[in-house]
Amino acid sequence: MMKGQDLHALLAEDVAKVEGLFSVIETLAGTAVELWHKIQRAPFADILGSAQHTNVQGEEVQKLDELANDRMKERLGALPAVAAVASEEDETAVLFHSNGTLLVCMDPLDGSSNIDVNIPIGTIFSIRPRRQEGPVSETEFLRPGSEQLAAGYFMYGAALTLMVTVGNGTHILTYDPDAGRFIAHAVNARIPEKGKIYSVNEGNALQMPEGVQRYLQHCKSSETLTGKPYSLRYIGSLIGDFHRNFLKGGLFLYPPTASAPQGKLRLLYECAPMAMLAEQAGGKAWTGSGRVLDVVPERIHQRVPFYVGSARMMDELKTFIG
Ligand code: P6P
Repeated sequence: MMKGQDLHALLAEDVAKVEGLFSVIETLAGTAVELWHKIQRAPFADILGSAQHTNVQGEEVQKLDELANDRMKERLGALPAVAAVASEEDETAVLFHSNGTLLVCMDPLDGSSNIDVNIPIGTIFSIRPRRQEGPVSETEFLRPGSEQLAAGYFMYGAALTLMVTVGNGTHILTYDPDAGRFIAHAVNARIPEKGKIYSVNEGNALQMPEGVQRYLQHCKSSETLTGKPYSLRYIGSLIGDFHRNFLKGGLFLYPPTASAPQGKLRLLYECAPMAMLAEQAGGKAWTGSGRVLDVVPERIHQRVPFYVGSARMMDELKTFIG
């Protein structure tokens, strides 16, 4: 694997071990390119704003959420390897091929409320193996994130960026519109073991557990790992906040709050894929009571408290909430 390679060349050796795995990643990538072009034209293509209904999460669905979800399911469902898809936008898993060997979890368009203000948003995905054959059941998704075969996200910003892992390092590629391909520019990327950024919705601070509140005060002191107060950076888009902290070093927190006692972020298609990307790059991801990738979900839309980022900053956090 090396910089300058396209997606297939970069992953060929690793994905060859799992039949159909690359076809899923390649299909997600092709759909992401289509979505990116639409998002760039959204302001004059009548695809901004609300779709006038709420999803299973109780969140108002944006028109682009619906478009992304429909397109991704249409394309994934055409792949014989895909047994089922669990999507943030659908109450139950969508079952496809009983001979399929792969399960796909996805947040088709995370951070979609930021569409209208041109803040980076994205598609988060996770690909897992089936452990059984025959008719597909939603319960097959209820396995720990440590079993993920691949995870990643497409970030729709000024550039179309893909961060991906297939269990052998975390890699970053950017779409080259002239070449019509994703090109690798960071191979086996590493999260700095410490940084000076913390990312949290401080507006919820008084609703958070006491240990987290003490940590947030610590971040504003000169007792931190850097000997100076950290900087708060939070754009309200998980992919944007994660990506910045991944590259610069930092810690993202979505703790339990009074209104979200299990946290807001969903395990299967937000926390587990981000956790795999982080751990494959030397970072850590925690729920406040254990490793994210060890959690066995009870429901496909289960939420967990989520802390992810630089290893030494996570260790520092654990001294407050361990
Ligand atoms: P809050 C976007 O809606 C999202 O799911 C994530 O992308 C983001 O990190 C989080 O919610 C922001 O939540 O409660 O701070 O607005």
